[in-house]
Amino acid sequence: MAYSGQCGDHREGGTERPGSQFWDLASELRSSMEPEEEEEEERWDGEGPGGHNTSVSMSRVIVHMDLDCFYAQVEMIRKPELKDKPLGVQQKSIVVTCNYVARNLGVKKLMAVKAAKEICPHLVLVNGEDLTPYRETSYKVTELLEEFCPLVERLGFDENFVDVTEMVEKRLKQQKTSSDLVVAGHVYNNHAIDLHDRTHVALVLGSQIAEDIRRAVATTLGLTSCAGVASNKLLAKLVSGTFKPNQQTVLLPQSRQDLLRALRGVQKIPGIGYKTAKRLETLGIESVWQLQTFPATALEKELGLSLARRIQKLSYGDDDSPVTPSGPPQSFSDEDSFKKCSTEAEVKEKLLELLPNLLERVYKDGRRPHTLRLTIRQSSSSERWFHRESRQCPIPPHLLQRFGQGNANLLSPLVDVLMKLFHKMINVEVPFHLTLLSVTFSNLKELPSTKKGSIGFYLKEMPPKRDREVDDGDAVWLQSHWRTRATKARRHLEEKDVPEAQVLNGPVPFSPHPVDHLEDTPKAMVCGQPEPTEVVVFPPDVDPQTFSELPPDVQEDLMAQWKSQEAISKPLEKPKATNEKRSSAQVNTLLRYLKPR
Ligand code: TTP
Ligand code: MG
Repeated sequence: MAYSGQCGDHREGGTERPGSQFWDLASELRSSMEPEEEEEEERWDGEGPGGHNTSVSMSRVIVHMDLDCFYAQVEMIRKPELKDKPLGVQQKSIVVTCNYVARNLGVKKLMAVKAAKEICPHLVLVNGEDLTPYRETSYKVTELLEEFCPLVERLGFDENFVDVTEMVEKRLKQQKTSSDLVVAGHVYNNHAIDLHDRTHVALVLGSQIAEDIRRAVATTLGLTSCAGVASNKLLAKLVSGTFKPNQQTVLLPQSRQDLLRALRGVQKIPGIGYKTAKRLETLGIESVWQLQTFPATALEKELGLSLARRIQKLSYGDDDSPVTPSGPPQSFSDEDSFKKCSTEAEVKEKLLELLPNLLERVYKDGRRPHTLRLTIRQSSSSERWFHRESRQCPIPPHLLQRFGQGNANLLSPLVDVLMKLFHKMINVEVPFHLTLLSVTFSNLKELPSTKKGSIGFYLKEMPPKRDREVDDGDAVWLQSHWRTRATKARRHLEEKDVPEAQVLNGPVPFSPHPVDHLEDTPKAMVCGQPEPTEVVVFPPDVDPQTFSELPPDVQEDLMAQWKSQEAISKPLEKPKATNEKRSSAQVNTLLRYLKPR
């Protein structure tokens, strides 16, 4: 149900300041909110924990976006013939999600396959255990949102927060008349919009931005979504699912309490998890209203000062946490759950299944992980889903060297390290029963050759951030992409590496190996030399096209160094001492920018 009528009514009623009512809204926005903040604080001082500072949350406009039936949408894009059929995505024996055709027939998220099939015998099931397509689509969505606004924070695979405050302020400044100020989508509780209230105006503009963003995601990526618009992340998230699918809702401050108190249980508040909810239950607190009105001192005594204050603030919808741009992933992990795994051999087998895909992701990312973590879940009748245990360790230096050079030599030694972690948690002398194994690579650091500012960064052959699949349309973009990199590389050399480059002379004849399928880039590329017939093996990650555009003397220097390295580049299995010696020999050569040490 759209709400534009309401807004129009108020626009007519706002004739006390005709025409001029928006020109100064941006500057007034903050000051106009102060009386409301005081009122809120007073009320909370009386009813809940005191001393909330709502000034940050009240002055922001946050959009929370949640993709509709995410995995199912990805599957429908991959196989359009499934679009109008009831579709479920299956992992093990669970339908983790289903499209809205299936939902209208009674299938629900997280239903057992058996139950879903009973309700909907025509349900089409696709296997969703390989997360790669969902992950890739997920990052495409975030990247698209970042084109709108730099303040985008990912939450899981299919949710993003966008802080659109600045965009709203800009629109406020541009707003000359109120004629196009119409809320996009729904207003929670159908609450009337007051165009004299700057907070309302800001949220209405936020709703328009949310609509623009959702439309862009739909037209560019073919994905529909829901959005919530509110003054902080917590409220935006809570309100975004009010109307589903493919709709959006804005929350006005006056409806905040209604939204919170309509939640079914404290655990519906993001930030209050299963364990905290259980502890609250022992205090007789189940509803949000009960949490809001529970005496603060008693709660602090039971839960500790920090947790008590935090959750009571949340129960009032008070959340000052900023939208923190997610940036590249902090870790890479993959897990598998199963009914039973109870021998060492089975554990090894599961790890060998998990690692290749995971290593591939790390390899594509280009950074080198320094920490490895193993998480297990043991079967426990009382805490079936929640008893997880982890151990982690630094990745041994001799294995670190192998990251970025293909994964074949890593699999088996990594399994050995993981088994050591496993033995720290499980005594294999007595029976054990695992239901989950998870492996995480974290503490990711740039390879020396990929650090921004190093020549290696500019030469490194990376698929474009935008899209890793190269098609004809991308070819032109790619060419200019590499040209830019080459120019930067050249500039870098001119600025930083001149002393080394100057000692060389004579151009090296060169015919570049064509860059066609970046995804299939061989680990070592071969570059044919017309005269004399000599083959130079490029180190991995070096782009021949870019190389060809470097000054001849620099080419010669690099080739000389690579040639001298060829003899020692193959035996990756050489004793550690040899490798260490090689590393130190590289210091102060230009090559250090191109190869991981
Ligand atoms: P959700 O956003 O919870 O669900 P959804 O996007 O499928 O549906 P909705 O329209 O209600 O937003 O989760 C996003 C994806 O995460 C979902 O498509 C499948 C996956 N998922 C799991 O793998 N396990 C789970 O327990 C849940 C809830 C989701
Ligand atoms: Mg979703």
